[in-house]
Amino acid sequence: MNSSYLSLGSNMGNREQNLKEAVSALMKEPDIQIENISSIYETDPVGYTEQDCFLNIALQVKTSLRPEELLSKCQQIEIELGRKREIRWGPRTIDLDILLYNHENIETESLVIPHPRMHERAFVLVPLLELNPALLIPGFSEPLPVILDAIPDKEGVRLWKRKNGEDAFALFES
Ligand code: A4P
Ligand code: MG
Repeated sequence: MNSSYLSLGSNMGNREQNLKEAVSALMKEPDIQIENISSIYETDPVGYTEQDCFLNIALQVKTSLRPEELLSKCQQIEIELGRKREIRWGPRTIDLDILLYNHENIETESLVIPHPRMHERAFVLVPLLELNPALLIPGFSEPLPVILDAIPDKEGVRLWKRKNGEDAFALFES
């Protein structure tokens, strides 16, 4: 079994519902087990800023899938949830990115792990830190709290719905 961390984001339509549907699609995959799910954060858009705020979460999963297979599953779920790709970094119903896969460094034409922009994005690191503050990003010697501390846009990440308890769906129900 491999350990992987994913980042999910939505800023179009019913954002919370989109996250919920992506989580339940992942739960239905026999080769993916969700181990942990963060609180939901509302985050100011980064990159292309003329767009609505996102909801972002991070997930820890265990999977027997190879990284490329996990990416295809993520992309399949994006398509099922009706994602259209228009503007790079632009609005999306759902985005599933692979942040980490074990402690591996992977660089192919379609996949780069660790996700190349994760260390500069508070909307990724804040939820990830909640899951595992001791996590190390391959290639970085500093722990997550130190990397996060150096990022300027932390005010752009606000707790939107706190996770309580272990049940992933409890997060979406109240
Ligand atoms: N790809 C390479 N590595 C990976 C990986 N580790 N995980 C390739 C997922 N995909 C990876 O992604 C483009 C290509 O990246 C894929 O075909 C895959 O082969 P995409 O999802 O089709 O396009 P995108 O999401 O528009 O581009 P990208 O580069 O993934 O954008 P980012 O960096 O994910 O940024 N602001 C806030 N507050 N919250 C957000 O969630 N998201 C973005 C998207 C911008 N601003 C945001 C947020
Ligand atoms: Mg993406």
